Amino acid sequence: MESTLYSIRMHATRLDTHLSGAEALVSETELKRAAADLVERALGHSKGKAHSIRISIDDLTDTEVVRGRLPDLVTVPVADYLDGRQAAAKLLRWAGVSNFAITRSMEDLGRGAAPGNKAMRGAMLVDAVSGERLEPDTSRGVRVSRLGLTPATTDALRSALQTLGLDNDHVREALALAGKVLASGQVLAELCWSDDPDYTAGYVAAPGLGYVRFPHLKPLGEDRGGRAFFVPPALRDLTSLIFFLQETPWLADGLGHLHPPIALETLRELLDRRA
Ligand code: PML
Repeated sequence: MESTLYSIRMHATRLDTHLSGAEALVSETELKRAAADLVERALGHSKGKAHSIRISIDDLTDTEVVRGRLPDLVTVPVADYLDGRQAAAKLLRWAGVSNFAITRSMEDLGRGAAPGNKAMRGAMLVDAVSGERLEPDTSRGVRVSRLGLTPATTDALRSALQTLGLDNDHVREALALAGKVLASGQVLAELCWSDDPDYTAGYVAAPGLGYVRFPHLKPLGEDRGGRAFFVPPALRDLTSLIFFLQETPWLADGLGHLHPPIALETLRELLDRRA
């Protein structure tokens, strides 16, 4: 019989503003270690020590845990963030997102998608054709939560990412999050770039595409960023999508293919050949 899984989540603040958040799905034997790792992370943040750390732990005994594989990953080198955004736009169009929805979402992420042009911690939900914002709360967005990797998947991912020079928290966590978003089966594509001023990378993820990262999607020093999930206009049942993303535990129990960097044109030829 499988041992009970726990969802463990950490949220840390400094000077009353968000500093760090992270989470995992772990067994009882891994729980203490996971809590210590999360506390260490909140105290060792590059922006300073947390003033407040909240850890919440939920027993998932009576909750169905959905399992799945992480998406394939590839990096597309780009000269700068403008080049990166153009390349990302091409992939989003390939996934069925309109020009208008792409431009509008990139503008929102660039200026801060929450009211008052603040960076939004959750994601925007965007109609892939009209570009209309659909998330019920535009200051909070949709927070993808309750996700993790099995210990064997973490080990395999870390060693595969190490060979690509990409084994860092940003990549591991974003790849897992994109995996859960794609597992919903209701999102046409995701666009993300980091709101960490020292981290310029971002990605587009979509079914049939996997996770395509770009080293630059914003200028260095910029602290605006976040995520947009593009949904088909016919998707009426946003409640079940939001419930899946926020509440349903999703555990990655296998890797996708992790490819060496590839030029955008080569990637597009591969996609066209597959179509
Ligand atoms: C990556 O380098 O692939 C991660 C890009 C997005 C990171 C989002 C974040 O950590 O804020």
